[in-house]
Amino acid sequence: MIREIVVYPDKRLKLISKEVKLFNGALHDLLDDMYETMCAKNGVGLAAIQVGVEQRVLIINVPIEAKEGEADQPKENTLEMINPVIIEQDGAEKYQEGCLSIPGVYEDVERSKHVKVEYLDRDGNPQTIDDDAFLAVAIQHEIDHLNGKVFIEKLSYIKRKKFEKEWKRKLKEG
Ligand code: Y12
Ligand code: CO
Repeated sequence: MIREIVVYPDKRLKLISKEVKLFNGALHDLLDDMYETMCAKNGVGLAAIQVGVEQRVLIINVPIEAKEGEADQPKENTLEMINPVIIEQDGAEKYQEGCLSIPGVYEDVERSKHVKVEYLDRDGNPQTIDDDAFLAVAIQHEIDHLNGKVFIEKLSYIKRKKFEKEWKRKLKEG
């Protein structure tokens, strides 16, 4: 089922999401709905709070590098992360980010280049992932959502003011 996306400045985007304790059918339904919603909206990542669910759950579409000469290869894999925790991070890099809760806005954001993250999969099994490219950016963006933060909060004061003014105008125009 496609769920409605929570749009900035909805107060729910400021909530600190709660740790998942039950790895049951309801969690699997949420993950499946989040996947359907993300694909329907052409997103690459989604946190549960963006569909109004206050739980530490996120998904990311990870592009797969094509193997030469092999037909019918999948183009992406979906990473599901429950209760993710960044246990190592270093370096810095800028990347142009967008967010399904702030559609049409893209800004350069500086984040750690490399992250190592511990999380649980949909069955509650512990997993670890290490990345220093696209996935590192996406994970940090989505974990920020779990902590009530959106990417425009990382902009400079002047850029943030400009964004707020334009966003208000955009919402008014509908
Ligand atoms: C790198 C940077 C940011 C992320 C977080 C995940 N971000 C997204 O998935 C953003 C998707 C997005 C899609 C949009 O399209 C529609 O809403 C149909 C969009 O709006 C427009 O283009 C008008 C904005 C953002 C992961 C990795
Ligand atoms: Co986002």
